[in-house]
Amino acid sequence: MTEIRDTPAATDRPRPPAAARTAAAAALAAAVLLSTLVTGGAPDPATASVALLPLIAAAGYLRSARWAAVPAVLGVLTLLSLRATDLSHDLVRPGEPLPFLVAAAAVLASGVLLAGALPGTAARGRAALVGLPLGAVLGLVLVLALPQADDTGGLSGEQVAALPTVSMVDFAFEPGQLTVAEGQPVAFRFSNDGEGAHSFAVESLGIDVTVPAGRTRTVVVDLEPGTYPFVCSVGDHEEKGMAGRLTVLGEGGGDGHAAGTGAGADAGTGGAVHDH
Ligand SMILES: [Cu+2]
Repeated sequence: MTEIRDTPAATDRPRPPAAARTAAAAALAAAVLLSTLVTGGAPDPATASVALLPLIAAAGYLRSARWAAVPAVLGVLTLLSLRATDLSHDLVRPGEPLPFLVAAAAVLASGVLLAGALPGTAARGRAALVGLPLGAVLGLVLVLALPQADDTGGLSGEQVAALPTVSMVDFAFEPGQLTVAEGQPVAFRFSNDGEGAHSFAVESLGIDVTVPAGRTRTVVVDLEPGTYPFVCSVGDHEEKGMAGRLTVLGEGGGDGHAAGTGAGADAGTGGAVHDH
């Protein structure tokens, strides 16, 4: 802990040490840079620029500069606006230790930086004391506001591990034609191998599962036999061709209509589109 004091001429009262805020700003910059290496395999310029603000804040706090709170808060806001879903995804998966720890460090550091920007908290040197619980609350809010946990629909861990994987790339599903045999769970693992977030959306059924870049999510749905078009609902990805078709085979191997079950083969919510 280094205490840096101003010369008496610069200010009337001694400023508290900014060690906690310096450490938090440095930790946030490191977490942002590390998170791309963990999930994307390589740093990209967009993420590097997000790390720039907390880096500037760390340098400022190290020198006890008053302006350091500005890049610190901007850094937190930028992180939250760009990577909130990623953080939520990683926070609900403690079983993947490295992404989890990076996300936990990012939210805790964000809490310390936000608390440290409050004049009263900073003046009493309470940035860490107030900031760490604030960061924990921030993480909880992210997890509740942007649910990213997998609903495995009662499948066992073994079954989930054996699910077919669909790769999401910029801008396609690979494969785009999915077929589920009779008696099998309608379940897939979506692996986002693209640069940005993608989603698996069946609009007629209200299904829309976002998968952040570099992450994997399991989707288990209860569907009647039929054919269901699906798209990526992110931005203009659908127009760019990010769409596919899911076929759930019914008795006799048909898709419902082919099996001659008529209206009974429609999806529960009546939104399925059938091929003829
Ligand atoms: Cu997409």
